[in-house]
Amino acid sequence: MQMEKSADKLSMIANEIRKQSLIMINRAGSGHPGGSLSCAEILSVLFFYQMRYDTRNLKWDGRDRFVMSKGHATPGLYAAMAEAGFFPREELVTYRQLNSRLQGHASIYTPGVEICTGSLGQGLSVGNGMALAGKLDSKAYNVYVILGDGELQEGQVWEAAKSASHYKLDNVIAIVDRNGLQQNGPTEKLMGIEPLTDKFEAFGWHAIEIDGHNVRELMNAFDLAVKIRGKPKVIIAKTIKGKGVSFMEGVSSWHGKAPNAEQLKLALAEIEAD
Ligand SMILES: Cc1ncc(C[n+]2csc(CCOP(=O)(O)OP(=O)(O)O)c2C)c(N)n1
Ligand SMILES: [Mg+2]
Repeated sequence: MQMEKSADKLSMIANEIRKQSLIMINRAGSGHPGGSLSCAEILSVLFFYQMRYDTRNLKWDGRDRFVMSKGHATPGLYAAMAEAGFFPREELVTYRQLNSRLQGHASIYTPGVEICTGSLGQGLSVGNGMALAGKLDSKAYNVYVILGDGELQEGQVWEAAKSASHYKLDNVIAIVDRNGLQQNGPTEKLMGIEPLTDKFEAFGWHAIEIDGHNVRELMNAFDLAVKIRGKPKVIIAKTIKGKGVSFMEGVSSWHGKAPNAEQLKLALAEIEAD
């Protein structure tokens, strides 16, 4: 829909996503702060600069498709979608409650969410299917898939990477939230995934490496990615897990943990001061 284009505005929205994510997780008493904060700029640029959609017509067949393959980072996703008008902001308070449309992992109960995710490793395969369908139906939409770097440990991701290039799915744009951490520590310590750019290139992809907190770099990367034809594209966005909150940044234990009232207050003050 490309509602917001200024880089400053996109950065402000990213911080709003951070604040709302932490408020949601604190209220629910559980959730995933680290991986929501690391992808705040990615979500902001996708929902407010890059993707085409119509919140009054969610099933518009020309809409870009979005898959949150790292399906645990829903606080960030819901904050972005509420800001974009997919559902009322007031609904964010229901996060992780029984019968809420905003479950802990992304699900199709949420207006605008295309596919249930949470079991890591599956989103790119689904995105490939959407992209193939788009080709068969001669539709011009793109498919955007956010992957976690720990998620890349799943072999299925690499099967999907292989098939995306085999079928020349140049309407697939994957974004790796390369925050360096998976559930229990650094990716490179637990099971190294580098050299990541070389790996994607060897699988037939065009890879673009950027600073995932720099909205201008993200905007340029998406502008470039949509122009490259004939192969799938991946943006490897280098990020910091827990970005924006000093005591969460790069700290593995903030993967799945709720801030208490005092921690929330400190965190919100830091984000506001940014
Ligand atoms: C198939 C599967 N195995 C294990 C999990 C449990 N799990 C949830 S998040 C996570 C770590 C994911 O790390 P990463 O993809 O790097 O996410 P981020 O750092 O962005 O939070 C794991 C292992 C899962 N959701 N799915
Ligand atoms: Mg990670």
